[in-house]
Amino acid sequence: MNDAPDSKVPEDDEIDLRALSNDELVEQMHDDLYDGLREEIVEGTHILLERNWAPDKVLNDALVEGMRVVGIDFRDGILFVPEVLMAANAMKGGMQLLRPLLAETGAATIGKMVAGTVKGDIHDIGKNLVCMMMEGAGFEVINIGINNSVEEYLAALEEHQPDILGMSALLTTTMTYMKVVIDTLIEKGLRDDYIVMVGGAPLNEEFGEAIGADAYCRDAAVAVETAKQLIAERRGRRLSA
Ligand code: B1M
Repeated sequence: MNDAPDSKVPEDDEIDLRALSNDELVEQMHDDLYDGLREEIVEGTHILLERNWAPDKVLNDALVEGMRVVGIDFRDGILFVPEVLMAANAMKGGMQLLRPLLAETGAATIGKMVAGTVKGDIHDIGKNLVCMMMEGAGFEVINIGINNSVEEYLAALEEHQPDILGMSALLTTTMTYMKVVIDTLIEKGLRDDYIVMVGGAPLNEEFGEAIGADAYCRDAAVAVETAKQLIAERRGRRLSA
C-alpha cells in the first residue's frame, strides 16, 4: 500500500487548482460553481487565462457549462434558491474578470444597445452574458439592470438613443411584460426607431413574433449575430431610402 500523499491534494484537503490539468480544472470549476465558491471560481478563471485560454472559451467551457448543470438541478429540486444564488454569485466573480477582456476583443463600436430584464424579474445572469458578448463583438451596451418598468425602458431609450432595445425575461409570468413595452413604443410612435430583440429561457421564436419583436435570440452568440445582421439591414435600408 502506498501511503504517500496525493501531490494534487494538500493535507488540509484544499485542492491546489494550479496543479490540475486544464480538463481537471474545468471540471473542478463546475463543482466549485455548483458549490457557490466564488474565490475558487475567480482563481480558476485567472489560471485558465494565464494558460492562454481565450476569454470566450473560459466563459463557455468553465462558467456557462457549470451554470447549465446548476439550472438542471434547480429545476429538478436538487438545489434550492440560496444555493443557486451562491452559484450565481460565484459565476459573477468569474464574469467580472472576463468582461473587460471580452470587450477588448471587439473592434470599434458597431452599434448601441440598451438592455434590461423586465419588470418583476430579477434574473440577470443571461442578460449580463448577452451584454458582455455584445460588448465583446464591438457594441456599446447600456445595461439597465433588472426589474425594469416600461417607463424605465423609455427613459433609457430617450437618454441613450440606441439602435437596439434588448429585453430579457426568465419567468413565464414576466415574459408577457415585453409586449407591454413594445405596445407602448407603438402607441408613442417610437417602435420603428429601434430594433427590438428579446431573449430568455422560456421564450421562443413564436413568442417573439407574437409580441412584435424583431428577433428572438436563443443565446448570447445568436444575439450578437442577429444584432449585427439587423443593424446592417437597417443601415442598408437607410442608405437606399
Ligand atoms: Co430562477 N427560475 N427563480 N433564480 N432560475 C428559473 C428561470 C427557472 C426556470 C428554474 C426552474 O424552475 N427550473 C424558474 C422559472 C419557471 C418558469 O417561469 N416557468 C425559476 C423560478 C421559478 C424562480 C423563482 C420564482 C424561485 C422562487 O423564488 N420560488 C425566483 C423568481 C425571482 C424573480 O425574478 N422575481 C427565482 C430566483 C432565482 C435566483 C435569484 C435564485 C437566481 C437568479 C440570480 C441572478 O440572475 N442574479 C435564479 C436562477 C440562477 C435560475 C436558473 C437556475 C438559472 C438562470 C440562469 O442564470 N441561467 C433558472 C433555471 C434555468 O434557466 N435553467 C431559473 C444561465 C443563463 C446563462 O441562461 O438566463 O437562459 P439564460 O440566458 C441565456 C439565454 O436565455 C439568452 O442568452 C443567455 C446567454 O446565452 N438570453 C437572451 C437571455 N436573455 C436574453 C436577452 C436577449 C437575448 C438573449 O436580448 C437581446
